[in-house]
Amino acid sequence: MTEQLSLNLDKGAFLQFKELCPGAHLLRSFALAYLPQVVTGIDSVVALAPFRHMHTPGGLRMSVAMTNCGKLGWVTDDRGYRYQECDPNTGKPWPAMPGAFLNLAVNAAHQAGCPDFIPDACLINRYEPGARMTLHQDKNEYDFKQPIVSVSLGLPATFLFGGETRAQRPTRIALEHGDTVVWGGPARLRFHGVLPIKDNEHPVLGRQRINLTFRKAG
Ligand code: MD3
Ligand code: FE
Repeated sequence: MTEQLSLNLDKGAFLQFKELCPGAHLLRSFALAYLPQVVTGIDSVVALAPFRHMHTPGGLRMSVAMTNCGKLGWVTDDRGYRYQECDPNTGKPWPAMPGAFLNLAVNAAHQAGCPDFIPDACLINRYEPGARMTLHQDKNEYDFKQPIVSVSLGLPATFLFGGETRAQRPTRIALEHGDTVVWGGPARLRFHGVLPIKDNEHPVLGRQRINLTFRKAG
């Protein structure tokens, strides 16, 4: 049986709303209203497609462990970075996107002025203490006019928000449990990364940070 999906568009404007720069909208704590279903959703995806440390095309093991749900999943290996419909570990389609994930992503995008966003991919990143993500751009998606919605859960992170070139010095943004950002418009192709996560214990998720990034990849 596949899950019945129905979207409830949140009524009214979200109050803790901040435009970080043109196209980047921070919705502090926005995801908290979608818990605990989102945490249950992560568990159900991970049961079918466990977290794994992928390798960059250059052969480096990523410190962040990843999995995916939805029609398309992001992968990296010696053949490059790409989206694909099947989990390379099993050859089977990625798990379906849980209904609470879709609700959260669509409603966040709606609040940020992107009413047409329907993600077909959700990359789930797991950071254990010490894990980090070096500065990069997200360029494997088909249409850069579509935003990316990111949701931070668990341990806090220092997010690095760079410019349109790698040389521009990034600004630092503290992201905490529940914080949701919609990256669209001119922010969509800016360099970004995450500093190494500090060791601590989060009351809901324990010693880890989980980040969901919702994309319209295809
Ligand atoms: C700005 N993830 O999965 S989320 C990634 O916290 C990724 O796991 C980080 O970068 C994480 O690709 C950062 C924030 C984010 C995601 C995508 C963006 C910021 C972005 C795309 C364009 C600009
Ligand atoms: Fe990214």
